[in-house]
Order: sequence, then C-alpha cells, then structure tokens
Amino acid sequence: MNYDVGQIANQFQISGDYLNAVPYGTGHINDTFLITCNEADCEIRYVFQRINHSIFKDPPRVMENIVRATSHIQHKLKSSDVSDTSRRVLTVVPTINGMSYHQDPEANYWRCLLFIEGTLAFDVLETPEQAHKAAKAFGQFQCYLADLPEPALTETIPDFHNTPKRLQTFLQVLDKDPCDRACDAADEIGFVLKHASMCDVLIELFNNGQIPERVTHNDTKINNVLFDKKTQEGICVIDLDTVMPGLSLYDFGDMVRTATCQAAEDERDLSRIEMDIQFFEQLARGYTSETAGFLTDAEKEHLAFAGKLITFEQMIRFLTDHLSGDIYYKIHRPGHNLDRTRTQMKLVQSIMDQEDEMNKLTENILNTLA
Ligand code: ADP
Ligand code: GN1
Ligand code: MG
Repeated sequence: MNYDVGQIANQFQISGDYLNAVPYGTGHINDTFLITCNEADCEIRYVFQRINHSIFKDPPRVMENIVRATSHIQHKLKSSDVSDTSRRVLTVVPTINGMSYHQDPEANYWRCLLFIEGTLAFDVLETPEQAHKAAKAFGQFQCYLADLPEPALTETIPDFHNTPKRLQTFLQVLDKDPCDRACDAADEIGFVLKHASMCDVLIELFNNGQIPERVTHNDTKINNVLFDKKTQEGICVIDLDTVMPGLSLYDFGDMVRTATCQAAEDERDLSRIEMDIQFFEQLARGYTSETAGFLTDAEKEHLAFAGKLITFEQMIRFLTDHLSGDIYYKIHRPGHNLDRTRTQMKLVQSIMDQEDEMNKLTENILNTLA
C-alpha cells in the first residue's frame, strides 16, 4: 500500500525539512519507513511506523506502554554514568499536538522514533560474540524494567505466548482446513501433534508459582537489537510493541530461536538449519551475566527448554497462518509460511538433539556465576 509519508511526517515535531521516505527493515508486522530531513545542510533521520492495527487492536495503549517503558529506561540511564543515553533507548518523537501517535484520515496509526545512527541490525548473526552482546542487551532490558512502577503494562496482544492456546487455535484451523492446504503439510502437522505435550510446561510452572511474571519484551528476535557499528556492542533494544507482562523465558527462548541458527528463518535449504551450540553458549553467558541475580531456580533450569518451546510455538504459529491462508505474517512468495514452518521444525529437532548438552552448559555457566 502507498502512504503519503511526507504528509504524515508534517504531523510530528521533526527537525528540518522533509526530504524523502524509503521502506525499511524486514519486520513481518508493521510498515516501517526511514525518513530523511534536511536541517542547515545536515541530514536528520527518523523511523516512521504504521502500527498494524489488525494485530495490535488498541494502538494508543501500545504507545502508552512504549512511552512508559522508554521513559523509565531513559530516567535510569540519565542517573547512571553511561554516555550516549539517547542511543541506548528508543525516543518517541511527539506529534505537533504532543501525542505519541498520529491517526491519519484512513484511521491508520503512525509513530515516529529517532533513528539511532551508527548501528546495524542482523537477521542472522555472524559470530558467537554477537550472540553474547545481544543477549546482554536483552537481559539488561529486563533488568531496567524490573522496577517499573504500577500499574501493570497493558497486554497488547492477549495470550501472545500462551503456547497451549496457540496449539488450540492450530487444532481448530486444522480441523476446518479452510484453504485445503493440510495435505501439503502432513509431516509438519504430524510433528506438532507428536510433540504437543511440551506446550503446557512453562504455563504450569507459572501457575505453580515457580516462575514469576515480569515485564518482558516478548519479541526478542535478533533483529530487534541494534549493534553499535564501532564498538559492536548491543546498544539498543527496539520493536517495543509487545513489551508487557510475560515470562523471562519467553525472551530467552526467542533469542535461542533466532540467534543460534546460521540461516534465515525462511531458508529453503534445510541442511543449513541447525542450533549452533557455540552461539547458544555465548547467548546463555550474555543473558545470565545480567539476570542471574534475579532469576529463580526454575527459570535457570529451563533456559534450554525455553529455546525449544518458543521455536515450537513459532512453528505452530507459522503453520497455523499457512493453513489459514496467510492472514497474519507478511509473505513474499507462495508457501512462504510453510517454508518458515519447516525451518522452525528442523530447528526444534536440532535443539532436541542437543538439549542435554545445552542443559549441562547452562548449569556450568550458572555455577561459575554463583
Ligand atoms: P517490525 O515490528 O516490523 O519488526 P521494527 O521496529 O523491528 O519493526 O523495525 C524494523 C527494522 O527497522 C529493525 O530491524 C531495524 O533495522 C530498523 N529500526 C527500527 N527502529 C529503529 C531505530 N530507532 N533506529 C535505527 N533503526 C531502527
Ligand atoms: C513477528 O514484527 P517482527 O517481525 O519483529 C512477530 C513475532 C514473531 C516473528 C517471527 C507482533 O515479529 O512474534 O516471533 O514475527 N510479532 C508479532 O519472525 O506477532
Ligand atoms: Mg522487528
């Protein structure tokens, strides 16, 4: 769809004159644009995003969450001795009316963020050290938000990581098979049915009080952390639409899913899909270096399991969308969600094959920290 982003940019308190807008990033949900403005012959850049309101049903509440979380982190950074605070947390640029979003005449919701210069985002990591740095950034993000004052953040997508509900929805769609696609996905459907019992594990630990609810990011896909080009540090956690109450293990699990595999989420050559234990080790080291002080025993014991569960959950989500006719995730070719399903299935299998080793690793790492 075409949008007059220049017109929308005029609604925000941006500096300089609007020059141009280009589509940006590889996200599956929102529409992201990079805007360039000119002020006294200097380029100033912003990120504009159209919030996908068929997925986020209440964009004003999404923005309220984001403003609360980013203001809290900004406040913490300012009272610490770190430099560069405006590059370490997103800054929401207000509209000319002082709002955090603008609603256009077609009822689309738009937001504007400062573009964080001198950074890179990766869909696939290049080195285990990057996994360490990304996990440290996500761990630190959880720490910063651990004392966010009441009231609780709004649940922007209810039951987002409720894996048993994701399974239920899958079974309902499978039953109807509305696009007659189940016949192409027999192996994948069989895999979900065979391993379905893992879906209940974290929710049961939560219900038993062994795992607490925390403020979590819930979408810790690896391209949601920006790396500083000079220092290589994981400098800023972005894509904050799903920051809300959740389990810390959802965040660690999604890091395992996206940071330990050396191929893209939609890779068709499945021989390239494997959980790389070196990346996993660095991920666990980076994450626990920030969070070991507050994680409960049950959280620590389920780090590897969370990687398996969240990858399985993602497999279920992609497969459900394939069977439903591709209504949730953006697709760029026919069968795209089925390709994505297959990479996730292969990755779950690879995690299962290495789960004992992963558990030994996390235990050793935590022992050395204790
Ligand atoms: P989506 O929800 O579609 O994944 P994101 O908020 O993750 O959208 O943005 C998409 C991409 O745009 C990111 O992966 C990153 O490359 C880039 N990006 C987003 N926000 C910023 C920012 N403030 N500064 C620099 N790059 C950004
Ligand atoms: C979506 O927006 P993006 O691309 O960062 C999705 C995540 C999935 C991910 C799979 C709100 O994330 O939950 O894990 O795709 N976001 C939402 O790539 O559903
Ligand atoms: Mg993103």
